[in-house]
This record gives sequence, C-alpha cells and structure tokens, in this order.
Amino acid sequence: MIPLLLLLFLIEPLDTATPSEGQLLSISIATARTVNGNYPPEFAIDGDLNTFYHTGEAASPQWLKLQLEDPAWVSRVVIVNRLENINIMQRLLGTQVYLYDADGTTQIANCGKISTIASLMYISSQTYNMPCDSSQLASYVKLEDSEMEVSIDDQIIMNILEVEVYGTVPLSTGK
Ligand SMILES: [Ca+2]
Repeated sequence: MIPLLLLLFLIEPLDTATPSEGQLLSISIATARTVNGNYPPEFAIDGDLNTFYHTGEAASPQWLKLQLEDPAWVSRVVIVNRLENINIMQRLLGTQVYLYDADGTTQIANCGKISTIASLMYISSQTYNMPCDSSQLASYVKLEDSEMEVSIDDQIIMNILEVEVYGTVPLSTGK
C-alpha cells in the first residue's frame, strides 16, 4: 500500500521540474557559527554570484545553516563555489550537507560531502549538486566543514558563494 504522503507526491502536477527534482525552495534566514563582518551569511542566499559568505576565524567545525520558509521534502542542495585560485576553491573541500527537522537539532538526512573538486558531482567548474534522500520533512539545511584537510593553523575557512535548495512543499502548507 502506498502511503498517502507518497501518493500526494506522485500525483502532484509537473511544473518546470520533475517531482524527484522538486522546485527551488524559499530560504527565510541564514545563520552561521562565525562570520567575517564584511561577508555575512545572507550573502550565500541573495541570488547574487558576486557576493559570498565568509566564515570568521575559528577551529572546525564551521557551519552555515539555512531555514526553509516552509518544511519540505528536499531532493537536492546546490552549492556554488567561488571561482578563484585553487587554494581558495579548496576551502569547499570536506563540506558536509545535512537536513534537520523543525526543531533544528534532529538530523534527518545526510546529503553527502564534497570530497574532491574533480568529482562527478560537478555541473560546472564551480557548482556542486548534492542529492538528498529526505523521507521526512526538512526545515533546515546545514553546511558543515568538519574536516581538517584545509586547515590553516587549525583554523577552517569556509566560503559559500550561493546555496540553492530544491524539493517539494506539501500541498497543505504550500503557498
Ligand atoms: Ca551570493
């Protein structure tokens, strides 16, 4: 027997994307553990490829947390890296992508880790496509750099040019 929620998912009319791809979701707020004042977390969700979020100086883990406007089944997270010299581009190495439920603390899915800049996850030279298998509704997306491979004096720097989250909002809460 097909669960009701899955059935709703399957019969949702196709728009520009397939149900498995989902649609671009609205992000209401971005927060981070540390911030370089000139490059706030909002710069990762402003739709502008000329601006980026930059961590402050701290040891691992650095993280950027995005709150979805509506809880959703998240199908993928797209991360756009700075197109810069290799040392700066490698700051994205080790970045993990997780989904959290409405309380913001319960992890419900792991969308993988950026483990190489020469990966099949590539769409272009600076865009990473992280597929998520979210069987539960997610309210938060968290990017966390928990690896020491890009550390400088035990400090982790994370730069995020832009993040896009794709998925499906349940019909009952959709707008
Ligand atoms: Ca931006």
